[in-house]
Amino acid sequence: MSSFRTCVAIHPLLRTVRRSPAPLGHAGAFLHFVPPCLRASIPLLAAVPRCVARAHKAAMGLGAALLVNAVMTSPAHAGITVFEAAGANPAAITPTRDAFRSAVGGGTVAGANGSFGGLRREINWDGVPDARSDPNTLPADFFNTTSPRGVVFSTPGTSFLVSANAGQPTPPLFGFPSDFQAFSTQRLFTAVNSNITDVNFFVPGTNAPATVSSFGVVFVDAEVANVTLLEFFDQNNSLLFSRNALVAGNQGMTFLGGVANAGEHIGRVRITSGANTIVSNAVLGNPNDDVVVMDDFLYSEPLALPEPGSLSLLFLSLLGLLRSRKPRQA
Ligand SMILES: [Ca+2]
Ligand SMILES: [Ca+2]
Ligand SMILES: [Ca+2]
Repeated sequence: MSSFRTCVAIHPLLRTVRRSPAPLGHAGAFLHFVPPCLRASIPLLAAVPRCVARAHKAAMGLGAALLVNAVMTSPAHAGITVFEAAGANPAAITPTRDAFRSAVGGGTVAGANGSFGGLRREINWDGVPDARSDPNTLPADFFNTTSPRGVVFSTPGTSFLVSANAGQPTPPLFGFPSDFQAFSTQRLFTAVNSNITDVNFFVPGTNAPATVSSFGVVFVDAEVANVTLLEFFDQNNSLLFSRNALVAGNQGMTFLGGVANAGEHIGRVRITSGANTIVSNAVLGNPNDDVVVMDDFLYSEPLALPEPGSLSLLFLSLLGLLRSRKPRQA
């Protein structure tokens, strides 16, 4: 089974704009759009309310409203297009994975560091060396340092594991050959002692925070409804999107991805994989709950957000433009 659909919700920042009591027009709307923390960091903004009405009138005459509109890239409604599929084997989810790939930049053969033409990235875990695979843990920043792809992981658990390849002293598939199979041959990924993996984004190879516009993941062995899910948060840590993964049978495959279709910026992705945990090879946190692990991650290129200083410069430029048009005093 598979489907694409769009979930629509009003972006919380834009709710603020829509509740604005004063019909200030474009310039006023932008002021309300700026988060309070950012307003406090830009002293220039404190002076803006007093001159908004005059500035807006002049700006309309100058065509500067177009500049402000260009800043307000988020439309009135936010939406995430969902790509999802589940089935018994990799073939069951491959068409949906391929559709997700096409939606976020296309390409089938990755370049260096999992890059597809600078438009998107993938991680299939298969190039992780034995020294960083089960029973050895994977460093949380492996995919922003050793192989810089702009993601750093965190978890309430203790660490992360990539499964061993066949032929190694440690059994493959985390020691559960009757539960797991690989989507891309042959390594899998899991948090240790937790079912939660947070994915934080950076400009690849740097410490500069970044956001993405899409994220998708392959789950393995999701058998129980409503315990495996994806959540997207914006750069202010507000929830943008939450969706439960489709379930498959034992050893089954599930793909779940979301693509922002209205300019949303995804600053963090939380993956909840099942209700059980992996403690170590062939050892679960408990004998009963659904254990789920992950294979491929797919996401758009992590991009830096404009620095507050850039916004300040934009306002300085705008106000400078207005001043230059002000009639000179006799
Ligand atoms: Ca199972
Ligand atoms: Ca793999
Ligand atoms: Ca399971």
